[in-house]
Amino acid sequence: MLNVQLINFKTMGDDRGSLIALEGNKNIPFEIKRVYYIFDTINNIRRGFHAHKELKQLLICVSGSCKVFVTDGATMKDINLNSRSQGLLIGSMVWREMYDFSPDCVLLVLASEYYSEKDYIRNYDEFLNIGKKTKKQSLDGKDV
Ligand code: T46
Repeated sequence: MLNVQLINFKTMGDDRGSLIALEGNKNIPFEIKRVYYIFDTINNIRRGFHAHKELKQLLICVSGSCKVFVTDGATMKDINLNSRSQGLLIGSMVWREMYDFSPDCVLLVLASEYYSEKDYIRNYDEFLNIGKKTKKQSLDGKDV
């Protein structure tokens, strides 16, 4: 089963506007150790091209839109991120590529770990080989 999930957030709105609150281990299913955002992306550029051995992340387009291609080597999905009230949870061992960024896109990412280049798998064949040997875990940490 592909280790990704779309999560809908509750929007608190009144006559002044809207607000969404994100809380680690509450509506975000991990402790948030790092936050970064991607913006000013060049037209037609594709980013990502990697998987993570352990890291869980949640991607939210807080402005504009983009698409995310995800695969575990068997199942493939293209997901449209175009809502500020929706986040894409990506678990470990999922290859991802982000593309079709709108000019105003700001992609906010919440991460379960501090930055570590050692956690990246940047070669697709290596990703497939490691995937074959790794016991798969679902997003809540259970073996599947
Ligand atoms: C992911 C997708 C959604 C840091 O120094 N600290 C950081 O926390 C991050 C995320 C990156 N960097 C450095 C590493 C590179 O020199 O920033 C540069 C760009 O990173 P990268 O080429 O990995 O960016 P993307 O857009 O391909 O991927 C990023 C995340 O790295 C990745 O974990 O899942 O966004």
